Amino acid sequence: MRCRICGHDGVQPFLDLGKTPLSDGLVRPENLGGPEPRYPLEVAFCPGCKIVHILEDVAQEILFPEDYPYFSSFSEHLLAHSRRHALGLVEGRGLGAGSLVVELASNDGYLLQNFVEAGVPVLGIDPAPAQVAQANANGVRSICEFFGVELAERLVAGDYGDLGPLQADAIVANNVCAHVPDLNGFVAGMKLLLKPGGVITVENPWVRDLIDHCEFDTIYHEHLYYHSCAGWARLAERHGLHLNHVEYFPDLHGGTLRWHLAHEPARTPALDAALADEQSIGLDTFAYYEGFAKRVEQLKADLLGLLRGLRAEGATIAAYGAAAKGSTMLNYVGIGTDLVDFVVDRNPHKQGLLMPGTHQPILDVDALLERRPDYTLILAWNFKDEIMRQQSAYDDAGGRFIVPVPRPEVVS
Ligand code: DWN
Repeated sequence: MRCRICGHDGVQPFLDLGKTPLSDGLVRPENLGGPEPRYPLEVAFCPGCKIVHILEDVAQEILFPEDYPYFSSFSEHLLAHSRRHALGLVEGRGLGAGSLVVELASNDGYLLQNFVEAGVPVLGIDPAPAQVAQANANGVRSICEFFGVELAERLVAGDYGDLGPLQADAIVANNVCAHVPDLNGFVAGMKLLLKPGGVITVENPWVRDLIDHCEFDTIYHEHLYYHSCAGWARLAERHGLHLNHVEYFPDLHGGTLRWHLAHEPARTPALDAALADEQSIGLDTFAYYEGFAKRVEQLKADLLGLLRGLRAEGATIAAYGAAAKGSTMLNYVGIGTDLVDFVVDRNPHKQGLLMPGTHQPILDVDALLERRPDYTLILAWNFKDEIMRQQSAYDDAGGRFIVPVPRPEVVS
């Protein structure tokens, strides 16, 4: 068990979620009963580079197939966060018509569209064909590729289609640096692609919040890595970049950090404080992760007990959000159609399909008011405020919500 990043041969496993189906491997009804592979899902801490990662390697082509269902534009909260990020870069970096912003894992253009509106040239890079087609249809120039050092070399050399030689004034990499097996190649590619004086912003959930708030369901095969400031400081240094600044967004994806990297050193007090905080709580030591498995098992028991108790009282239960994290939650806890009848989701690419492994049908969100389940388990708990606001009519009609993390509870 060597570390994928630094090769350390003493990575320390601390949580085993068993064999689970792929979290975005939604099942077509006509394929029900067919092969649905499950893969080991075990998480370890590397004492060398301080990065937490899973031990199983699932091929990128399997994780991100042609019909990959995740589209970023189904959360108003995420869209607003992304707009603030983009406009902050335009103003803070003085970006204009002569600049270039490149987003890695640009999905459907949800973030780059803000730069286009501001008159700043962009290039989106994403391996999911439908999302790239959507982005280009929306006027966000995007190419369908996995990013890495080879692609970066081609882009800088002007050896990619009609793009011509290019380097970026800003590179945005949101929710992608958890997903790339060759993270070293990815970071080396960003360094190559970044213009002198430019900035790279990397956004990922913070592993501290995953542990503190028992967000075990955010662990799935797409997420190879679970990041910290300590990890990024070492990663940047390894590739001749400087980690200069960090911002914290507690209400995004269960707690997200945005790291700022550049060719030039410009370290801020915020980063010094964050690194000191992580060190003071021991986030860069195995001890921080050691007792996590027991807390996850307790949450599983508490949630199963709650759902079984409600069903025993004759209550009906549905779920909201055919999220990747929802698949880990349903499969690890063992929440089948005996407990949760169906799942609703706004994303039409997911409606009509079945949840991985547990096979609840995924319906349009209108089904909540039409079928009036007594309770709705919010699998997309990271957007619980937005979802409960949106579903106020269901709440007014007596429907109640269950939020599974940091501890299972009925809310209204
Ligand atoms: O890293 C990743 C994160 C950022 O997004 C990707 N690997 C895949 C994805 O993970 P996820 O599927 O757990 O992400 P979400 O965005 O938390 O999933 C929310 C789900 O809920 C989506 O399917 C959309 C849906 N939704 C909805 O139906 N109505 C979301 C909102 C906000 C809503 O109002």
